[in-house]
Amino acid sequence: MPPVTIEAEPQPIEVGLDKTALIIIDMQRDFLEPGGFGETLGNDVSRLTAAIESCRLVLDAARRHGLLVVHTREGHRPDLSDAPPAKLARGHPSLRIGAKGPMGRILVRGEPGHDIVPALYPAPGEPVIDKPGKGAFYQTELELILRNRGMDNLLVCGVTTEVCVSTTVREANDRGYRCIVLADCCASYFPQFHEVGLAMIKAQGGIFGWVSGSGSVLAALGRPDRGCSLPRPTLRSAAKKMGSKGLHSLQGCWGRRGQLIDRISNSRLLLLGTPLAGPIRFRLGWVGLRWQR
Ligand code: TIU
Repeated sequence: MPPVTIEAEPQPIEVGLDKTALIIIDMQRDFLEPGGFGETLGNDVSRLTAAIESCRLVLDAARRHGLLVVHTREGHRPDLSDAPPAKLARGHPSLRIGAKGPMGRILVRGEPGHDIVPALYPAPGEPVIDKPGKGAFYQTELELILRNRGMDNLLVCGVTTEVCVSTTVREANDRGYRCIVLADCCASYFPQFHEVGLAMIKAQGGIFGWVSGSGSVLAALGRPDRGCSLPRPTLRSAAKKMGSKGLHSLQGCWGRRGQLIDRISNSRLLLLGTPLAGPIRFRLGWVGLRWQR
């Protein structure tokens, strides 16, 4: 598989896709939904939801291209024996790790709030790393899994930018991995920390790694049926088989000019990575559709 070049700062980076994993950090209900750990710390959790959609696009593309996808979850054993007392003591006493909240016990493994948000739910076979700390390498099997699969590069998404994402990137960088942090796939409760967290990563010639975005990764990946093990149906073949899912079955297909169909909305096909300026009308057999950038 030929390497691809991803637009990034401080400079573009060339990666082999067979040596590149997508790692999605802690996109858990406890951080993203009301009533979880993030909110108990006094944060506005709605600031994190914008990252879900960008993560979903990159996750879909990574799956289509056969990349290793790793998910992480921060949380503790039900008896809290793996949680340092200093960590347990943070926050209001009724709202601390292990306390009962609307999504179950806060940041405890197996509880509803500890699980990953439905839009990014791990597929069968995708490793899920349960981590007791902020960094995904600390006291986990992550390094073993990445080494066994021959990974050199990590596309990093998740929350929060300056806490678990940054800690993991620093751990990975010291272990020799090249980290490409996708800015719009990460988020913080504090927008200024998000910006500064990313600035720290790419400063000094990329002291901890590279900063890029979902659009650059999707553009670099291109059509998964070119030199990739997982061919996707073309729009024409999918339209012929369009069943009860209707237009939505066209999601993720490719048009003849290399347009990736991202979403369907009001009979409009929303495209990614297209060279076309939209909207233009397009006729596909008996289905009259409108392309839109
Ligand atoms: N509080 C905060 O910003 N983050 C965390 O506690 N964990 C993660 O970042 N996952």
